[in-house]
Amino acid sequence: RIRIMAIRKILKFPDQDLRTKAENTAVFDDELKILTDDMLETMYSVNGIGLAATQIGIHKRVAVIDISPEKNEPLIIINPEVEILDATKKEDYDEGCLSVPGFFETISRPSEIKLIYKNLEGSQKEIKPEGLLTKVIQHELDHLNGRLFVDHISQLKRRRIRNKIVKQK
Ligand code: GNR
Ligand code: NI
Repeated sequence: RIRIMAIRKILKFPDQDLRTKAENTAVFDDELKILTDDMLETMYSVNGIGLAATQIGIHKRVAVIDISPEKNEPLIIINPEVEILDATKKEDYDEGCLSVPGFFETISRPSEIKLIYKNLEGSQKEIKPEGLLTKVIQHELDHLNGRLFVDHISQLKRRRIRNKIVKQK
C-alpha cells in the first residue's frame, strides 16, 4: 500500500493552538512515520529548516529539522530534552519562524547544549549540536512547550508583529 505525502497547514501567530503544550509520544508506529513524513514535506515546501508538530496543530512532542544546504539530512526528534551544559555561555542569532512569517529578531540562547531524544524506532539518542543546529533545536523545543521566538522579545515588538500579521489576513 502506498501513501502520497501531504503538505499540512501551518498555524500562524497569534493562533492560540500554538500555545498548547505537546504530550510525549509513547507509540512508535506507522502513524508516527506518516506524521513525520508529512512534517518534512511541509517544511521543505516552504524552505524551512525546522518544524514542530505544534505548528500543524498536532500536540505531540515531535519535531523535524534539516539545516543541510541540499535539504537531504533530515533529523527527526521525538520527546526531545535539552540540557544546558554551560548557562553562562549564550549567543545571539537572527531567528525567523514559519508561524511568524516575514519577521526576524535577534534572540539570545545558550550555545552549549546536549540534546536527548528518541528516533522513529523509539531508540534513545544523544547529540552535542553546534552552531545553527543549537538554535533550531531550542526553537523547536519552545514550540512543543507552547512558546514562540517572539516571547523572547519585548511586548511592544511582539504586539507590533501580531498586529501586522492579523492585518495581512
Ligand atoms: O525556518 C526556520 N528558520 C530559522 C532560522 C533561525 C532560527 C530558527 C529557525 S526555525 C524556522 C522554521 C520554524 O519555524 N521552525 O519552528
Ligand atoms: Ni518556528
